[in-house]
Amino acid sequence: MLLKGVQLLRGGLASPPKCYNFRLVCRSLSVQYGDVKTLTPAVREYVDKCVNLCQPDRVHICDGTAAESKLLQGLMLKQGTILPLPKYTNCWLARTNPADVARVESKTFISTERKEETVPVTPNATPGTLGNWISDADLKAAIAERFPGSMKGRTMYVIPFSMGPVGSPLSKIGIEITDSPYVVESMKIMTRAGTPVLDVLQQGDGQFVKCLHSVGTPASGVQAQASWPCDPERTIILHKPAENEIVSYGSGYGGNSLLGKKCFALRIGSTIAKREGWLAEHMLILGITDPKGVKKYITAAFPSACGKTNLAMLNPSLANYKVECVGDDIAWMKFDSQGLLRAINPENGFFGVAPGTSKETNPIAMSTVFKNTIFTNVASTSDGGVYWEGMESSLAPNVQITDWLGNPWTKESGKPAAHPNSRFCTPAAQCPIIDSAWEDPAGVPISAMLFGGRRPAGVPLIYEARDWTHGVFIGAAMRSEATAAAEHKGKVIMHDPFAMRPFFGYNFGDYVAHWLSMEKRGKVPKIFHVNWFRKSDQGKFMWPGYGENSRVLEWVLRRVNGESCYVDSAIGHIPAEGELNLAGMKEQVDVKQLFSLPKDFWTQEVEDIRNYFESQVGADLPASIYAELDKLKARIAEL
Ligand code: TSX
Ligand code: MN
Repeated sequence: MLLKGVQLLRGGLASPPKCYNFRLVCRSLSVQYGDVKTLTPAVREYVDKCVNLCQPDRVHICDGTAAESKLLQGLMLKQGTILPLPKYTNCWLARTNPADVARVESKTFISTERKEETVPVTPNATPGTLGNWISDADLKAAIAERFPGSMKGRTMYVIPFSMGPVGSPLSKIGIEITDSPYVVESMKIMTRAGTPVLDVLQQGDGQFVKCLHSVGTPASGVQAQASWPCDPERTIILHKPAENEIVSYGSGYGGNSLLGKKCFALRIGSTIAKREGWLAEHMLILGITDPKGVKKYITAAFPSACGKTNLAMLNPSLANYKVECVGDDIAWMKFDSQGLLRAINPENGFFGVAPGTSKETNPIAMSTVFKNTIFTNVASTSDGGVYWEGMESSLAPNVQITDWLGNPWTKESGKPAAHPNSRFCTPAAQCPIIDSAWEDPAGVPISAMLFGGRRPAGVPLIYEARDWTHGVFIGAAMRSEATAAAEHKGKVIMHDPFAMRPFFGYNFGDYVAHWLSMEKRGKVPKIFHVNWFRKSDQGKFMWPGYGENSRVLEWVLRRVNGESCYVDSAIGHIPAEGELNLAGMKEQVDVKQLFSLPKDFWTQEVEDIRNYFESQVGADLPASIYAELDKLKARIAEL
């Protein structure tokens, strides 16, 4: 082992700090792994502060090597945090505490000086759904109630990581401090983590996003599950955009603990992007090559349960089309000196929902995830493999299944084998159709952006925005069918503007104004809205989806090339008769129904959107967006 025994701090044991005040006397502490001399003074100062606050027994500075992974895997095996999956190569199963299985939106806060910097001012005290604000005093109190001594008895890991290719002008650096080896190993998959990042920090402007994470200890002092320490009752996720700082306590679950992803790349990222004039979005990025060999890049923003990862890895049914994947979740986009919008995927891996992923729905994902992958809360099989809902066809005969809680499972139980939010955490580089330019430091040029949703009624397969402002309106008005909260029953159509509702780093009204302003910064791409999920009166999906979606992408490409293959409709441009390529489709598609615009549906939709805008965003929503809504209403009235 690489025991260096370097003194990290000045020495001299002091009494434990009582509050969130970093100017306390430092404790003496040895670095168990890594070399403090590789840290910049600013990073070292941040580590010092966190050591004083959290009081870990030792510090480990992550180098990102395979040897380090071996070490931490051994540790996690001993602690029962992970189980081996001998059916595959270097794959592991983590089972969380059943109270720590998802992001906790209600405990996620953004702190700005004034509340209206974070959330729109809603009229008549309407409860807001576009983020939670916390005052600086309450943020400090929340930290003081949770962090002092929170890492006692544990190792503090220091993870230098880059969001985006190491050294790219579009990339940003973070330092995550955590007491969870699971977080370290997951961050090494999801981001570029390790010593090379410290070299860039040494050579560059030295700027980094501060990310502090602790799984914590319940107030009782007793962990419900030693293999998965957490403190669900006091879980909190805090963001301070003005300081580029994230603080997360109590949860080891990905969205709450892998701070590079939602917290940094989206919430803090969107605030940096606004300051610097670019976009940080919840979008996949795909490359598509047509039969002539012409390649374009498209981004797409969809709410959850719309198959975003499936589209990012599409197997086109149209002959001689090829889709390649740049990313499945996040896009950072900036105009280059030519005025072209260029995108990078800031991530290095896929943290995908496992249930529903199968050879039928996403064969590319299935050939990505069975090596070097951390599975969380999936079921396991007696032959050393994994299992989840949807994987029935790849189940070997005569295997026994253990559910995500560790109990024997059969289909007859009526319970899910895998948790519905169970995940694979897998390196993007292993994706067989990863795009050759996915790590290009300049990013890939974006020709079109798709918005979409799961809309069982009224919304056609595809329509195109008439111009940029109309497109921004379409993004702001996005809705999607979701499983309702436990107290309700069935499904509801939820608003999820830009698929960013849980991820805005600042006031949504200001976010829309920023989007509108992009038009004057460069050549903006065309915007489209897609819906793979429209149902017939008989309740059947009207569009086969999956590979057949390449027909929709073909029409997008023809529009990008300026072909006049459209007609105007009340809601935007739709394919002219015969211009959506349906040649050779297995099943008949009722195109007339698929593109119909029922007047009563759209009249209600316009009213629902108006009610949403007025109650949730009010006067903070730019007037041009209300004007788009008025124009839509007038067109619907003519139907
Ligand atoms: O991911 C999906 N996509 C995008 C694929 C690139 N899904 C799965 C969504 C859950 C995450 C879809 N489901 C899609 C789709 O385009 N379309 C549908 C709806 C659908 C489901 C089944 C059939 C047809 C449509 N057909 C049969 O089952 C035979
Ligand atoms: Mn996502």
